Amino acid sequence: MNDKNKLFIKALELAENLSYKVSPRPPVAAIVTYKGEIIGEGVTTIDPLIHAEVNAINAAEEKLKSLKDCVLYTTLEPCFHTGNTGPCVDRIIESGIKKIIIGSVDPNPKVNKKSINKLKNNKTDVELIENHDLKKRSDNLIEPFKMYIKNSLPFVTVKMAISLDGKIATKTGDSKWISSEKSREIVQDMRSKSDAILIGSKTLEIDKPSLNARNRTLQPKIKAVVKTAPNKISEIESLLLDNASKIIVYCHKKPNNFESWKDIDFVEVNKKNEKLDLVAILKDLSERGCINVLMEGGGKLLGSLIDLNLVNKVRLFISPMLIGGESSADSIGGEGIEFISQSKKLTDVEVKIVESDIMVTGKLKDHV
Ligand code: AOF
Ligand code: ZN
Repeated sequence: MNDKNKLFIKALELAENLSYKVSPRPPVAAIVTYKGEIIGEGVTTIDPLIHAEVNAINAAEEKLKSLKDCVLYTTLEPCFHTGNTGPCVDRIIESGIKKIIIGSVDPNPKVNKKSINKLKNNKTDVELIENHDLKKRSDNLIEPFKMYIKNSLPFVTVKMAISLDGKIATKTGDSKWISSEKSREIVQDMRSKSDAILIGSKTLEIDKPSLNARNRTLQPKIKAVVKTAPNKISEIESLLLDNASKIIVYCHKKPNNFESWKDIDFVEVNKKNEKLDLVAILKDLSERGCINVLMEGGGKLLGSLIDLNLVNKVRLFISPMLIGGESSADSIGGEGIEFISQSKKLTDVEVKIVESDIMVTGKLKDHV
């Protein structure tokens, strides 16, 4: 692997391993090199809000007076506009840097290639990373942001633990545990990295989950349940356990005594075809800055989301056990389809063995 790609991987790793959330912004990292050595690193910081390139340039300028012979590597095209900060493109020009290597073009229409063109017009050598795998890693980093900026919707990942015969519980509702301990640890990481966790009312009622990311410092910002008619606080009690997130109940009508349900937000949603409008729910989550939503069941809610093409990524933990029973819950409900030719086909499929489970991950639909 050439030096350029090695240095770009360094930037990718910085952005992939952020230990805090920057949503609804994309996670970005940048490095400045001089004669092949890194002299400045930066990631998007939140408090104070500073973009990655500016952090990297500031660090480099402390080491070297002039950056005119330096190269800037950044996982995302620098911003062109003044948002809460920026424009980074002007800071780069001001620094004197004459070469920049970029991972992904910013899908934000306020930026989208405008900075690349401005840099080129300023006689800066601009290169988009060519290596396919590195480009993919860079694009993956901004996937949720792309969904948000283009469709005002979050990127929805579904996680489910199923038996070989596609069941998510027995006929009595028992589901503890279908997947292995190691698989469940992976789920804790997924929760920790998500902005919001979303479940249906049946899953809440039967599993009584806390939806916390166990033993992780970073918690989801929001834990949300879709429940048409909430009635008693005891119905959502499990979500209150060691809670560090905002709890939202998406319902058709708030319960009469909702003010006494402490620390819980009720959001009334209109019905569409007898069900709560799921697009409205997802839009509400994106307006609250959640661009990464983890949906954890059950089969009914998942089926409706799939029918509406609202799922972007799927991760199934398939456990080598058979549950059976016509009345035991299936993994996916909803309307379904008539012909196999209409089936929703996964792309970018990855299959891994996790303890005794098979973990299948794939993307469902590229809306963006
Ligand atoms: C960059 N570097 O580190 C990030 C960028 O509200 P603001 O000022 O933070 O602007 C957010 C926009 O900037 C966001 O929508 C995206 O287009 C871009 N993100 N750009 O140059 C960064 N996070
Ligand atoms: Zn910027």
